[in-house]
Amino acid sequence: GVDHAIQYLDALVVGAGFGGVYQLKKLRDHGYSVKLVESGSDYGGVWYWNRYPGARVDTANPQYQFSDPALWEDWEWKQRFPRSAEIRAYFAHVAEIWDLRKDTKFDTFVTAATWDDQEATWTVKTENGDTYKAKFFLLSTGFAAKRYIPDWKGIDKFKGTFIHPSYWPHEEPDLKGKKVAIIGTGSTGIQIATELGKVAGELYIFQRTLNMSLPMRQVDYNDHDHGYPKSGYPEIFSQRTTSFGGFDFNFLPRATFDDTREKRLQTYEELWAEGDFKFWLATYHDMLFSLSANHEAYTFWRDKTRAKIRDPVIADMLAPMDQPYAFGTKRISLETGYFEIFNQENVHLVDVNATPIQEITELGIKTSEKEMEFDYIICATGYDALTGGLAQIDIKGRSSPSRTSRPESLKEHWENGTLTYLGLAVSSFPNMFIQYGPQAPTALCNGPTCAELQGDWIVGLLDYMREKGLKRIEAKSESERKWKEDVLKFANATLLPQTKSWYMGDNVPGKVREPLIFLGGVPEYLRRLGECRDGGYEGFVME
Ligand code: NA7
Repeated sequence: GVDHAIQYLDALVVGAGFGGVYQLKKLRDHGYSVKLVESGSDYGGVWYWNRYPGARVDTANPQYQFSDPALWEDWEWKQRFPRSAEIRAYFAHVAEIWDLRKDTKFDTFVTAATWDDQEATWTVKTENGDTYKAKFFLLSTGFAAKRYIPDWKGIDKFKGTFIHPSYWPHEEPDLKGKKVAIIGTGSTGIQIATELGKVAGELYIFQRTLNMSLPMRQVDYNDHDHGYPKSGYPEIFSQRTTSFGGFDFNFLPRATFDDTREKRLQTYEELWAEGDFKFWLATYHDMLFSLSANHEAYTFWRDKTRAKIRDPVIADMLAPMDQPYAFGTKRISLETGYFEIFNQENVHLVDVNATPIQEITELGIKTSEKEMEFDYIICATGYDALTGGLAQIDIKGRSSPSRTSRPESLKEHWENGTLTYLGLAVSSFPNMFIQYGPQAPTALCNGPTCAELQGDWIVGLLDYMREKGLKRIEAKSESERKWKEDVLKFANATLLPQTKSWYMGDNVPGKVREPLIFLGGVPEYLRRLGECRDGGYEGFVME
């Protein structure tokens, strides 16, 4: 066999999306020995995996990139909302300018990590037999590292092609004239549907919950116009820290009913016309907090959306007169003609609440009503979001007082609900930090933004430990309990807990229902991080 020598490092970073790439660059600049390992074969994280037709980001540029001028000075985006392939090209640019490849190992899935309290190091093992020993174990696995596919009977019997969109074949399948099913109408499902509506012979979309998607105003840039002058970039990036969602915009300083009806409709029209997230996160500040305010936003969305759909029965399924759930409490998607595809003869909508999927058969999908034949089943059912990608690694921390006989695994630690301190650290898992994980502003705040905000804080902490000659840091379990209370408090002030969503852990059967993201907003989150740091990393034990 191949001899896999143990590699000794200051830090091992897992995951080559925005978070991991930033950590590698920053830690190396600060003089640490660091390696980045990634299960995919190149950079990009979710953008490495998601290559399905229509895959693109919902954050408008120039926000969706790193703030380092060395990167943006000679990079020109081709679209306001870049497609997956363009984001991968951007990652290749980043890797070149930041010289990342020499310290990155691809095709390397981390299976296990064990903390050694004597040595104060992590021993990390990978599927291909590598072993690393690192003082710090940094998880940048993102919120969508573990796919979720419902355990329908018969998936293995299907004679056609069954695809989770994040495993889209690199060689584009020819779907022209084919009978295609898409299960799921999250961001992924509606992006694919919009593209496949143009080519598939028959397209059946299986909807469990309708998507309150907003229109995307895509812009193709040309050689002269890149949408925004680069001289304004630093200002855009600086606004990340003062915006609720880490963008260059914020909620309005007014509540919904502070305005007259006329003024309100005009405001909604203006936000709508922006064609980005503004109707969600730059609207009246009470929209996500008050049912009556939320209902106003829904009504506007509903009327705009119904106007696009010819068949009133389909309109009732996609944008019903009675509000089905609070607007914006599931992840808002941006669409480019999704609702209009239902006006085509070849596109059909199946309500899986009325006729649930019972099993997958040799021929296709069997619902409670009938068996339907398909060439392709696209299973856009999402991810075991936020916690799944972390808990699937067999991470063993130190023995906690309640489990003296053996070290506790992260999965066990989270058995009855997620516990972190600041969404970054976990008690009884010393020298381990999580980026873009649960109980942080993850997914509210986008990848590059969170990568920098959390990444800078983590690197600052490592620098502090080096200066003080400290070897070990661990979050107190009391800090975790308090953080959980805060996460709950902020979530309960919003309408989000009233809706079933992956923000609340609802999408995976058996998962604990709890708010999985920090909903206090980015400025409040940064205030907490700053307070902790300025108090000499309060809430941690350091040795
Ligand atoms: P999402 O947003 O989790 O969407 C998954 C979709 O699949 C959603 O419409 C689900 O309905 C549906 N689903 C899940 N399980 C089933 C079953 N058993 N039967 C029928 N339908 C089902 O994942 P995406 O990949 O679209 O997006 C993930 C994130 O990536 C996105 O939010 C952005 O941040 C980018 P439900 O709504 O749960 O009723």
